[in-house]
Amino acid sequence: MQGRLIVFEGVEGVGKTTQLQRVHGWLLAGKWFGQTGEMPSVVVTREPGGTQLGLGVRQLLLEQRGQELIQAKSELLLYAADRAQHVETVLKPTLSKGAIVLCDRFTDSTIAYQGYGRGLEMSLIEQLNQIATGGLTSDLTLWLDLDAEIGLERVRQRGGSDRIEQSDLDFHLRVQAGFLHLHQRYPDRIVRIDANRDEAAVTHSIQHILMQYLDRWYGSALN
Ligand code: Z5A
Repeated sequence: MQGRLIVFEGVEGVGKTTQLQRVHGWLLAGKWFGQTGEMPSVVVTREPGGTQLGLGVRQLLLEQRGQELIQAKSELLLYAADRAQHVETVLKPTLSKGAIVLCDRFTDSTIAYQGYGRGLEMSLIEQLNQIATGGLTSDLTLWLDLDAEIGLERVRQRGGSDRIEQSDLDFHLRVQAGFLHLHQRYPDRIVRIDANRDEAAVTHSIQHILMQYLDRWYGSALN
Protein backbone atom coordinates (compact mmCIF):
# COMPACT_ATOMS: atom_id res chain seq x y z
CA MET A 1 0.00 0.00 0.00
CA GLN A 2 1.21 3.51 -0.83
CA GLY A 3 2.13 5.49 2.30
CA ARG A 4 0.72 8.82 3.47
CA LEU A 5 2.43 12.19 3.63
CA ILE A 6 1.40 14.39 6.56
CA VAL A 7 2.91 17.88 6.58
CA PHE A 8 3.10 20.43 9.41
CA GLU A 9 3.00 24.07 8.32
CA GLY A 10 2.74 27.54 9.82
CA VAL A 11 4.66 30.71 10.63
CA GLU A 12 7.76 30.70 12.85
CA GLY A 13 7.34 29.57 16.43
CA VAL A 14 3.89 28.14 15.80
CA GLY A 15 4.87 24.85 17.48
CA LYS A 16 5.28 22.57 14.43
CA THR A 17 8.32 20.75 15.74
CA THR A 18 6.77 20.27 19.18
CA GLN A 19 3.52 18.91 17.74
CA LEU A 20 5.24 16.74 15.14
CA GLN A 21 7.19 14.97 17.91
CA ARG A 22 3.98 14.47 19.92
CA VAL A 23 2.17 13.02 16.89
CA HIS A 24 5.14 10.78 16.20
CA GLY A 25 4.95 9.30 19.72
CA TRP A 26 1.18 8.91 19.49
CA LEU A 27 1.31 7.14 16.12
CA LEU A 28 4.09 4.82 17.32
CA ALA A 29 2.00 3.87 20.37
CA GLY A 30 -0.42 2.45 17.80
CA LYS A 31 -3.77 2.83 19.59
CA TRP A 32 -5.24 4.34 16.43
CA PHE A 33 -4.52 1.21 14.40
CA GLY A 34 -7.51 -1.07 14.69
CA GLN A 35 -6.66 -3.59 12.01
CA THR A 36 -4.94 -6.89 12.35
CA GLY A 37 -1.72 -7.06 10.39
CA GLU A 38 1.32 -4.87 10.37
CA MET A 39 1.03 -1.23 11.36
CA PRO A 40 2.72 1.16 8.89
CA SER A 41 6.10 2.49 9.99
CA VAL A 42 6.31 6.19 10.83
CA VAL A 43 9.14 8.36 9.49
CA VAL A 44 9.99 11.93 10.52
CA THR A 45 11.67 14.38 8.15
CA ARG A 46 11.80 18.07 7.29
CA GLU A 47 12.45 20.74 4.68
CA PRO A 48 14.89 22.23 4.30
CA GLY A 49 17.44 19.71 5.58
CA GLY A 50 15.91 16.25 5.20
CA THR A 51 18.97 14.87 3.33
CA GLN A 52 22.77 15.26 3.53
CA LEU A 53 22.68 17.69 0.61
CA GLY A 54 19.72 19.42 2.20
CA LEU A 55 21.62 20.00 5.46
CA GLY A 56 24.17 22.01 3.51
CA VAL A 57 21.43 23.91 1.68
CA ARG A 58 19.69 24.60 5.01
CA GLN A 59 22.86 26.15 6.37
CA LEU A 60 23.21 28.32 3.26
CA LEU A 61 19.60 29.44 3.55
CA LEU A 62 19.32 30.17 7.26
CA GLU A 63 22.73 31.56 8.22
CA GLN A 64 23.45 35.24 7.68
CA ARG A 65 26.62 35.38 5.49
CA GLY A 66 28.47 38.68 5.79
CA GLN A 67 26.95 41.58 3.90
CA GLU A 68 25.76 39.67 0.85
CA LEU A 69 21.99 39.39 0.70
CA ILE A 70 20.52 36.18 -0.74
CA GLN A 71 18.28 37.26 -3.61
CA ALA A 72 14.66 36.08 -3.57
CA LYS A 73 15.09 33.99 -6.74
CA SER A 74 18.29 32.39 -5.43
CA GLU A 75 16.46 31.54 -2.22
CA LEU A 76 13.60 29.99 -4.19
CA LEU A 77 15.99 27.85 -6.25
CA LEU A 78 17.81 26.64 -3.13
CA TYR A 79 14.52 25.50 -1.55
CA ALA A 80 13.66 23.76 -4.84
CA ALA A 81 17.05 21.97 -4.92
CA ASP A 82 16.59 20.83 -1.32
CA ARG A 83 13.11 19.54 -2.19
CA ALA A 84 14.11 17.71 -5.38
CA GLN A 85 16.76 15.78 -3.44
CA HIS A 86 14.39 15.12 -0.54
CA VAL A 87 11.54 13.89 -2.75
CA GLU A 88 13.73 11.56 -4.80
CA THR A 89 15.86 10.09 -2.02
CA VAL A 90 13.57 10.17 1.03
CA LEU A 91 9.89 10.85 0.36
CA LYS A 92 9.18 8.73 -2.71
CA PRO A 93 11.11 5.62 -1.53
CA THR A 94 9.63 5.83 1.98
CA LEU A 95 6.07 6.36 0.76
CA SER A 96 6.41 3.55 -1.76
CA LYS A 97 7.14 1.20 1.19
CA GLY A 98 3.82 2.21 2.75
CA ALA A 99 5.14 4.38 5.61
CA ILE A 100 3.40 7.35 7.20
CA VAL A 101 5.76 10.29 6.72
CA LEU A 102 5.59 13.28 9.07
CA CYS A 103 7.27 16.22 7.35
CA ASP A 104 8.09 19.60 8.92
CA ARG A 105 7.20 21.97 6.01
CA PHE A 106 6.77 21.22 2.29
CA THR A 107 5.55 22.95 -0.89
CA ASP A 108 3.00 25.21 0.83
CA SER A 109 5.85 26.91 2.72
CA THR A 110 7.35 27.95 -0.63
CA ILE A 111 4.05 29.45 -1.76
CA ALA A 112 3.60 31.25 1.58
CA TYR A 113 7.21 32.46 2.09
CA GLN A 114 8.61 32.97 -1.42
CA GLY A 115 5.23 33.77 -3.03
CA TYR A 116 3.24 35.80 -0.51
CA GLY A 117 6.25 36.82 1.61
CA ARG A 118 8.87 37.70 -1.02
CA GLY A 119 6.40 38.52 -3.80
CA LEU A 120 7.81 36.14 -6.42
CA GLU A 121 5.52 35.13 -9.27
CA MET A 122 3.17 32.30 -8.28
CA SER A 123 3.38 30.66 -11.69
CA LEU A 124 7.17 30.37 -11.31
CA ILE A 125 6.82 28.88 -7.81
CA GLU A 126 4.18 26.40 -8.90
CA GLN A 127 6.35 25.36 -11.84
CA LEU A 128 9.35 24.78 -9.57
CA ASN A 129 7.26 22.91 -6.99
CA GLN A 130 6.04 20.69 -9.80
CA ILE A 131 9.59 20.05 -11.06
CA ALA A 132 10.96 19.36 -7.56
CA THR A 133 8.12 17.06 -6.46
CA GLY A 134 7.22 15.40 -9.76
CA GLY A 135 3.61 16.03 -8.71
CA LEU A 136 3.83 14.59 -5.17
CA THR A 137 1.43 16.44 -2.84
CA SER A 138 0.68 16.01 0.85
CA ASP A 139 -2.21 13.74 1.82
CA LEU A 140 -2.89 16.04 4.75
CA THR A 141 -1.34 19.34 5.78
CA LEU A 142 -1.87 20.48 9.36
CA TRP A 143 -1.70 24.27 9.26
CA LEU A 144 -0.97 25.51 12.77
CA ASP A 145 -2.58 28.93 12.77
CA LEU A 146 -1.06 31.52 15.09
CA ASP A 147 -0.62 35.30 14.86
CA ALA A 148 2.84 35.98 13.44
CA GLU A 149 3.64 38.33 16.37
CA ILE A 150 2.96 35.57 18.92
CA GLY A 151 5.05 33.06 16.98
CA LEU A 152 7.97 35.47 16.72
CA GLU A 153 7.71 36.22 20.44
CA ARG A 154 7.93 32.47 21.20
CA VAL A 155 11.04 32.25 19.02
CA ARG A 156 12.56 35.30 20.75
CA GLN A 157 11.96 33.71 24.14
CA ARG A 158 13.53 30.46 22.95
CA GLY A 159 16.56 32.48 21.69
CA GLY A 160 18.70 32.22 18.54
CA SER A 161 16.68 33.51 15.60
CA ASP A 162 17.83 32.80 12.00
CA ARG A 163 18.05 34.90 8.80
CA ILE A 164 14.38 34.50 7.88
CA GLU A 165 13.07 34.99 11.40
CA GLN A 166 14.89 38.33 11.38
CA SER A 167 12.81 39.59 8.41
CA ASP A 168 10.42 42.44 9.27
CA LEU A 169 6.97 41.86 10.72
CA ASP A 170 5.18 42.78 7.45
CA PHE A 171 6.95 39.88 5.76
CA HIS A 172 5.69 37.43 8.41
CA LEU A 173 2.16 38.89 8.18
CA ARG A 174 2.15 38.31 4.41
CA VAL A 175 3.33 34.72 5.00
CA GLN A 176 0.52 34.21 7.51
CA ALA A 177 -2.01 35.59 4.98
CA GLY A 178 -0.55 33.17 2.43
CA PHE A 179 -1.26 30.17 4.64
CA LEU A 180 -4.83 31.40 5.19
CA HIS A 181 -5.41 31.69 1.42
CA LEU A 182 -3.96 28.23 0.84
CA HIS A 183 -6.27 26.76 3.50
CA GLN A 184 -9.26 28.49 1.90
CA ARG A 185 -8.27 27.18 -1.53
CA TYR A 186 -7.63 23.57 -0.43
CA PRO A 187 -9.81 23.07 2.69
CA ASP A 188 -9.76 19.29 2.53
CA ARG A 189 -6.00 18.92 2.14
CA ILE A 190 -4.96 21.84 4.39
CA VAL A 191 -6.70 21.69 7.76
CA ARG A 192 -6.54 24.62 10.18
CA ILE A 193 -5.54 24.01 13.79
CA ASP A 194 -5.85 26.84 16.32
CA ALA A 195 -2.27 26.98 17.67
CA ASN A 196 -2.92 29.81 20.14
CA ARG A 197 -3.54 27.36 22.99
CA ASP A 198 -1.38 25.31 25.29
CA GLU A 199 0.56 22.40 23.80
CA ALA A 200 -1.77 19.70 25.12
CA ALA A 201 -4.89 21.39 23.70
CA VAL A 202 -3.25 21.74 20.28
CA THR A 203 -2.22 18.07 20.37
CA HIS A 204 -5.77 17.06 21.24
CA SER A 205 -7.17 18.88 18.19
CA ILE A 206 -4.52 17.40 15.92
CA GLN A 207 -5.28 13.87 17.11
CA HIS A 208 -8.99 14.47 16.55
CA ILE A 209 -8.36 15.50 12.93
CA LEU A 210 -5.86 12.70 12.39
CA MET A 211 -8.34 10.08 13.56
CA GLN A 212 -10.72 11.13 10.78
CA TYR A 213 -8.02 10.92 8.12
CA LEU A 214 -6.50 7.69 9.43
CA ASP A 215 -9.95 6.16 9.46
CA ARG A 216 -10.44 7.25 5.84
CA TRP A 217 -7.06 5.82 4.82
CA TYR A 218 -6.84 2.65 6.91
CA GLY A 219 -10.49 1.91 7.44
CA SER A 220 -10.60 1.07 11.11
CA ALA A 221 -8.89 3.64 13.28
CA LEU A 222 -10.41 3.07 16.69
CA ASN A 223 -9.95 5.75 19.34
N1 Z5A B 1 11.10 28.10 4.34
C1 Z5A B 1 10.84 28.85 3.20
O1 Z5A B 1 11.00 30.06 3.20
N2 Z5A B 1 10.43 28.20 2.07
C2 Z5A B 1 10.30 26.86 2.00
O2 Z5A B 1 9.95 26.33 0.93
C3 Z5A B 1 10.57 26.09 3.18
C4 Z5A B 1 10.97 26.74 4.33
C5 Z5A B 1 10.43 24.60 3.15
C6 Z5A B 1 13.22 27.06 8.23
O3 Z5A B 1 12.12 26.35 8.65
C7 Z5A B 1 12.81 28.31 7.48
O4 Z5A B 1 12.67 28.01 6.08
C8 Z5A B 1 11.48 28.87 7.91
C9 Z5A B 1 10.62 28.89 6.65
C10 Z5A B 1 11.60 28.78 5.55
N3 Z5A B 1 11.62 30.23 8.28
N4 Z5A B 1 12.31 30.60 9.17
N5 Z5A B 1 12.98 30.99 9.96
P1 Z5A B 1 12.06 25.66 10.08
O5 Z5A B 1 10.82 24.89 10.05
O6 Z5A B 1 13.31 24.93 10.36
O7 Z5A B 1 12.04 26.89 11.10
P2 Z5A B 1 10.87 27.50 11.85
O8 Z5A B 1 9.57 27.45 11.20
O9 Z5A B 1 11.37 28.84 12.15
O10 Z5A B 1 10.76 26.52 13.10
P3 Z5A B 1 10.76 26.95 14.56
O11 Z5A B 1 11.18 28.33 14.82
O12 Z5A B 1 11.56 25.89 15.28
O13 Z5A B 1 9.24 26.89 14.94
P4 Z5A B 1 8.27 25.66 15.21
O14 Z5A B 1 8.91 24.36 14.85
O15 Z5A B 1 7.00 25.98 14.57
O16 Z5A B 1 8.03 25.73 16.78
P5 Z5A B 1 8.66 24.86 18.00
O17 Z5A B 1 10.14 24.76 17.83
O18 Z5A B 1 7.87 23.65 18.20
O19 Z5A B 1 8.31 25.87 19.15
C11 Z5A B 1 8.89 27.16 19.21
C12 Z5A B 1 8.93 27.63 20.70
O20 Z5A B 1 7.59 27.79 21.17
C13 Z5A B 1 9.58 26.59 21.63
O21 Z5A B 1 10.27 27.27 22.63
C14 Z5A B 1 8.38 25.82 22.20
O22 Z5A B 1 8.66 25.27 23.45
C15 Z5A B 1 7.33 26.91 22.26
N6 Z5A B 1 5.96 26.40 22.07
C16 Z5A B 1 5.57 25.38 21.27
N7 Z5A B 1 4.24 25.21 21.35
C17 Z5A B 1 3.77 26.13 22.23
C18 Z5A B 1 2.47 26.45 22.73
N8 Z5A B 1 1.37 25.80 22.34
N9 Z5A B 1 2.37 27.47 23.59
C19 Z5A B 1 3.48 28.17 23.99
N10 Z5A B 1 4.75 27.91 23.57
C20 Z5A B 1 4.89 26.90 22.69
